Amino acid sequence: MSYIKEKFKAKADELNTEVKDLLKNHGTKKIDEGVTLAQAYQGMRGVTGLVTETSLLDANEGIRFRGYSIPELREQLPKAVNGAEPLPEGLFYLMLIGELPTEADVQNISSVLGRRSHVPNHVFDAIEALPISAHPMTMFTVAVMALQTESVFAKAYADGMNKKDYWSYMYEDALNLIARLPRVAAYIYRRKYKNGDHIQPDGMMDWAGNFAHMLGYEDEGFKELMRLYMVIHADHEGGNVSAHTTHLVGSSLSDAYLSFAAGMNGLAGPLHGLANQEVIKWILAMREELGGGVPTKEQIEAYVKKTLADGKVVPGYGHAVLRKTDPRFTAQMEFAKNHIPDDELVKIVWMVYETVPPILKDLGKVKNPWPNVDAHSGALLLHYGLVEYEFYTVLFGVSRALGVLASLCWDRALGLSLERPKSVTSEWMKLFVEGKVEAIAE
Ligand code: HAX
Repeated sequence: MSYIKEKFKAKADELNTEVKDLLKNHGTKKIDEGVTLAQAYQGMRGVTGLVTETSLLDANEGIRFRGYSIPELREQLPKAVNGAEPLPEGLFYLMLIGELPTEADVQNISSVLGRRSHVPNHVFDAIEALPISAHPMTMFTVAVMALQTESVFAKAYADGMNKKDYWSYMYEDALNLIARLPRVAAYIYRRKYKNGDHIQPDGMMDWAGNFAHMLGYEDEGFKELMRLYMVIHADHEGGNVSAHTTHLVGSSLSDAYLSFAAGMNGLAGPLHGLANQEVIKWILAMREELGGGVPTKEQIEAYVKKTLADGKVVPGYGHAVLRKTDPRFTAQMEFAKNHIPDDELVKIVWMVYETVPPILKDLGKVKNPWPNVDAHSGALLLHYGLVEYEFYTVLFGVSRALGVLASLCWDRALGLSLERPKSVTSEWMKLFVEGKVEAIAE
């Protein structure tokens, strides 16, 4: 280790001990009117400081999009011809407008997205410039950045746009970006995993159906899965890393491309969206280690305990806000029961669901031992042949665009401010608990 790195380690060890002490003895002290010392160190859990119109999360009940739960959306949103799952275009309309769409509204969005889906060649060139070994999420964010040349918001700002018009250009960017993302994502998939054998879009299909088609999956079951997948991953109120980052970056009047790319870099973290690839990687490794087939409950238990003993988290379990089984997990479980009840990997996912929560509960520190959205998705995708699990977070990202971009339209329509919370140092915290500095704004 270099001497500077060693010095940093010594300083970090020292401050870590002091911070643990601060948290233990003064965690509940309010450093300002609404925030405790512990909340400032521990990811601002429970601090309400954002407004997001598109959805609201209840710790026990799960997500509601403009008041509608996932089961209600599956019933009430328009569907594809002969389809049973909601069309994501309808959810986008609901998040944007706040009312359930008619069939005509959904068709309108579908055809607008189809017309705007052209992706300029330099975007594909930017993807091609990366080594084939690059992670698909790296290719995805690079592609979104390359698309930024198309921002009408950035052009209008450079030309001197009036504040009153921000929302209008943001709206255009949001629709253009949502229209282009499936093409970009499918290009990445076919480049990395299918020898660059690309598939042209089908302008007659719905947004998610066409995405499945461009990925190379024509099975109706897979198309239905994509529609459901794109709906349930779209939004989870405003504080999660991808939504919050998109909003934060947008608050400096960065355009939709810059803001969304930033959010996607957050989604690419293993405690957030990358958990979907981690879950299936973990399950496949467990199955392999145990010699294949469906393991017993006891074997799963032992594997979970080994994961924890190795200092790792059990991917797909736990949540910063939720305190019950995620309804997005339940929706996928229902889909599997209807479409692929005998799938071996799905059965393992369900056994893991029976096994993990009691073990996490016994640890005594995990606030939510229940599965989140990522605990189920991989097994469904794998069933239909999408086995390249490093790509799963890109699918999540395409869906997440619907929520965070609808939110950006609202941010600009409401003229929400530049985000700039106050921060303090640990030195300030020490002075504060010694009574040498005052709590902020008291
Ligand atoms: N396995 C093992 N330990 C876990 C755990 C899990 N699944 N979930 C929480 N814990 C641990 C935490 O690591 C923490 O331990 P330390 O005190 O030693 O640091 C402790 O329990 C308390 O954590 P918490 O308050 O219950 O949870 P947080 O709000 O801090 O974190 C996380 C929430 C989602 C990050 C966490 O539950 C986790 O790491 N889960 C596994 C990764 C995962 O599935 N992420 C996806 C979440 C959903 C999502 O965003 N999808 O995109």
